[in-house]
Amino acid sequence: SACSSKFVLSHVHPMWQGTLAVPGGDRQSPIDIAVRKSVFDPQLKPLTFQYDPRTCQQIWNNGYSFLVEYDDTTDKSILSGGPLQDAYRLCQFHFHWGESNAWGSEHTVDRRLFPAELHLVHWNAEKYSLFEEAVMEENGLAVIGVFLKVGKRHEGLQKLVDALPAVRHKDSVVEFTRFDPACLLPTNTHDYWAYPGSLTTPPLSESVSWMIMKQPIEVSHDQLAVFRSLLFTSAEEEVQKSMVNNFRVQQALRGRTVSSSFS
Ligand code: SG4
Ligand code: ZN
Repeated sequence: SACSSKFVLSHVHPMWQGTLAVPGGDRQSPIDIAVRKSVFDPQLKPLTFQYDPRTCQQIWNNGYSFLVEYDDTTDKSILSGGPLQDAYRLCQFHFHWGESNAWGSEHTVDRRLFPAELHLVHWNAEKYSLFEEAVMEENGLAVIGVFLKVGKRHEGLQKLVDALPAVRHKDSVVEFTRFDPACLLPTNTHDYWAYPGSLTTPPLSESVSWMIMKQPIEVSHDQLAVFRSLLFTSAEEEVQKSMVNNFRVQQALRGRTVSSSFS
């Protein structure tokens, strides 16, 4: 009944309420990447990132993460190469993080957790005409995952961190322009893992080509602390909730192979 499901899910973020059980798909995300079980694929060519910082538009707190959104009405910021047959347009990037530095990433490497994970979300604009259409289709989306580890302050990220207090509450949006997403990539983008998966939030569509960078980027503890100062809740709500632990639990591999671009 609605009553018992509300009881069971009351500790879960509201976005997940109504998502009854796991959809039972065969290619859900995120997963653990078992390094020695991944298979080197010499066909996996380097990825090509052609990003135009002028397509950057705004930051939005959507009540689950914050999104840096890009104009995807033309082919100006494009990802291609690697396992991809087509060119995919960047529409947004966002992060997942924990309440402490001990966890927060969605993917793991040999069960190692990272404090945060960046997702650059792209859709196939050669096969589909809108993001909303691509989301439901095979080969519709391509997401680049980058692990964040704690170390020295990340200069590129700091411009974004400085803007976050303006989107502290759910549903707040601020203009944010000329941000080059390439500054958040690790120096080595040749080494990555690739596997077929899904979105990690509802609708959990199995339309994502995942590419997870092997090399993490370094950010400072203070920069992550600003992520944790954001709120899941809107300004009107009485009880404010910190935006932390906004990751999905890991999903079964179910016979999939994780490919690696490196041996
Ligand atoms: C985050 O919740 C984003 O805020 C969502 O963006 C995103 O959904 C969702 O994560 C799932 O993306 O790369 N983690 S993920 O699989 O990109 C979509 C929005 O809701 C559809 C716009
Ligand atoms: Zn994500």
